[in-house]
Amino acid sequence: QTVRYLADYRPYPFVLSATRMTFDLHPTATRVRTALSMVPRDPGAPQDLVLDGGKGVELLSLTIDGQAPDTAHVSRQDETLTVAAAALPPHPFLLETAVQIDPSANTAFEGLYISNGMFCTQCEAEGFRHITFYPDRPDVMATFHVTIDSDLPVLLSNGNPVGQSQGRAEWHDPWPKPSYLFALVAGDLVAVSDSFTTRSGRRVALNVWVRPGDGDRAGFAMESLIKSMKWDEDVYGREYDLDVFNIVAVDDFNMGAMENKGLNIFNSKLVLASPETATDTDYERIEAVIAHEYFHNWTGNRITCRDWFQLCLKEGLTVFRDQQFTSDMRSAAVKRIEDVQALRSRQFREDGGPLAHPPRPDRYEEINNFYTATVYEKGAEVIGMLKRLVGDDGYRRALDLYFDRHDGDAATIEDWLKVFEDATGRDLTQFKRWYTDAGTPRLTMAEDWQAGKAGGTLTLTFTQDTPPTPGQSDKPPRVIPIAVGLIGPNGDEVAATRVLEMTEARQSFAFDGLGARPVVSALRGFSAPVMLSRPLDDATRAFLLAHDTDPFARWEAGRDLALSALTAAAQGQSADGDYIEAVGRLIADESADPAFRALCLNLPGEEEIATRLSADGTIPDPDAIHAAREALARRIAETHLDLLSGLYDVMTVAGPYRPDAADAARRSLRNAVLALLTRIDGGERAEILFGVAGNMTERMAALTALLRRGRGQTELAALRDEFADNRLVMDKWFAIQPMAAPPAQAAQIARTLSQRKDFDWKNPNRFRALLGGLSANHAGFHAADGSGYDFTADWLLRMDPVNPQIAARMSTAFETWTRYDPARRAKALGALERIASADGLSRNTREMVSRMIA
Ligand code: DPP
Ligand code: ZN
Repeated sequence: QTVRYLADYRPYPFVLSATRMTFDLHPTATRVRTALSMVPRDPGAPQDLVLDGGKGVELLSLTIDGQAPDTAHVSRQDETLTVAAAALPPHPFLLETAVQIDPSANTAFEGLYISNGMFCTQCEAEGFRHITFYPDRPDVMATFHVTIDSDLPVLLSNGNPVGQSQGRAEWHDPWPKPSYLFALVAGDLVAVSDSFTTRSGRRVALNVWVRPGDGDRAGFAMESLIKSMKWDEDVYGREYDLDVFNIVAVDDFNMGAMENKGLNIFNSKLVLASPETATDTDYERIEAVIAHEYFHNWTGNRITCRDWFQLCLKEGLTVFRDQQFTSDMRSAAVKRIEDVQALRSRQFREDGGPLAHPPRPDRYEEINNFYTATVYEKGAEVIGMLKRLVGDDGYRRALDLYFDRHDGDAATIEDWLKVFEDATGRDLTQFKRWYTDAGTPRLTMAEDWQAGKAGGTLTLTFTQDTPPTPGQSDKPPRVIPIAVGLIGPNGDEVAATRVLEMTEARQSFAFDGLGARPVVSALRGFSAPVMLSRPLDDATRAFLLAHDTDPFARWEAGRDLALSALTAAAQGQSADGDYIEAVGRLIADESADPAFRALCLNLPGEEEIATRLSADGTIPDPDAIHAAREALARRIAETHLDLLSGLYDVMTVAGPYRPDAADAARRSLRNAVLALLTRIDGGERAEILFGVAGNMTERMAALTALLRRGRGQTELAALRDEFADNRLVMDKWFAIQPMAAPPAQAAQIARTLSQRKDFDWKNPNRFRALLGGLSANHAGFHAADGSGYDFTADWLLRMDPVNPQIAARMSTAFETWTRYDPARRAKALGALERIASADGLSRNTREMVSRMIA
């Protein structure tokens, strides 16, 4: 059976209390001995013992309490090994296996593999079965004792070090954990070290392990780790629970990072940073991901998931926690806007197309295909709504109860909701739909104003409706928290934020005793992940942009103005006067945070415009969208030339580079201004900036601005010469070219780059850089001649047999194909069908493509 269903969940028939493993490391022939202490759950009803094990795991021996069972009782299927009940005693027993695996042949980077001479592992979700035979499921939890034999100098695993001698290291992890949290690293590494004393006085040794030569780029990761440990104590009361916390940076990694107990493994791009090589965005992301993986120690490791359908139990909550952390470390307003932008561009896009699924899916073929924006980012939004509904106190009580009640458990979404019900007395039956139903609700708001002697009454009437998604045609109404404030005609707030709790398909709320008709500031803080539409003229939007006290709603008003100008222009009308004027006032507003002004100045992306048009029932034309956006940017630059030039000079950041929020904010505003000015000055400022900038943030901004104008070749060459040996900078170099190329050339540029010797495509970062760079160029990927689709399909087919996880992930470039015109649809479908018909396509890619074609 290929599809797995939530409804089929059954507990494992054995309890595994302890796991002991010995690794004899060898690049092509690693031997692994595993001893499992098993206890039958029901000795009166003997059951077969089924272990997972990938094709590459060669069984050398198997014993039960030291005796080899009759061979007739042991059978090997494709990805499992079964010991028949007849061969098992009705009491606790020790199952021992010896296997051999070949890490050097592991190009899929699941299980044990080699990256640049370093042994490392990735076991989430189902990688452990490529290391040994094991009940590889998250509800089977055991303590681990691991011995590593190898001549490599640094040998790491989970837990605490319990023995170290020449050629051997032993680790013991006292916290029972599922196999997906197992990790092993062996290599020639150096550490940046520090320590942290927890609030109860436990001294924890901290190390960030990197390759020799990279030590000077690991300091920021360490600082971020220490801040995270402190924050989780202060805000959630969560303390670290081992003597050591290790982080290792690895160059070949399918994910961003992995929260293995006590031994986090990171994609090197999320650890290594120096001003010369990393941008402000990279720094912010490193800080956030270090925090995310650290926070998993409680939300993910101490309390894990019962099965993979519950993935959002740990991911949604941990994303929510890392978002809170970043808000506290930096600007909460800016962080919220950035998160909403990301949600709309990735999650709304997913939720509105053939790959839509609920945060808690109830079926899948390949779980790796469900590490999605819906599970992660929408999962976090759902928790934000819960918190809004129960209040900060209720949230705190519920979380305390969650940690109390479920520490050591493999839990479910039902368990999670129950702690909120028990802690707050609320019934969350209807709220649960956010977890089980896919799709983005569309919310409309209408206003009715009645003047009266005792003051006027404003009635807001909302309707909600969620379009059907694959496999779910009927969408009953959800609970939607709608945060609303009212602003008087003079610009003063007359009603502070109030959360309206919508539970019906159509529902009205009245505000009375009002002096004059106010302007409504709706969905403040983006209080629910919905698409709100309300009849609002551009003058009122401009009013909100000027006066709203809620930073998100204020930014949103500007965003709506820009979108209304852009969608009109993309359909051949023009209506941008209000937006250009409002932008002028904003640029001149020195009281506003520069980062906020930058966010307002960056026009909505082409993908976002296409999503909006498509949600409104219009077929988006990528070329017209591109042209409209270019034209609007140019008109802004022309209209406000003097203001912008002045601002460009004023926002110069003096002194040595610091990655903090204040300096990064100034650079982001200056770079947004530069992008506009480059349309007028032909690239003069950008060329100068590229030459003098000592940091990667400004160099990338300058280079992007130049490439968008069809220039920048000298700068590209300079960057390559300087950083040919730096993988992470070269990834940027590969990504930026198709991304910032004029759309008609984008696919050709990507193809030419793919023929270079240094297009090391089996490295996930390099592959993602080039294919992701192209798909980030909306009009380039969707070029009318199909060149973007063809290029992408060619490379997905090449990657699939090598690393199916990456091929499947990158196939989402096609997830919006159905929204375009018939000619583009035909070309995209042709590319998808070409992939679908390939021989031996992986389960990963097959599932993705068939969902997209269905
Ligand atoms: N490493 C991934 C994350 O932390 C999966 N757990 O989100
Ligand atoms: Zn995570």
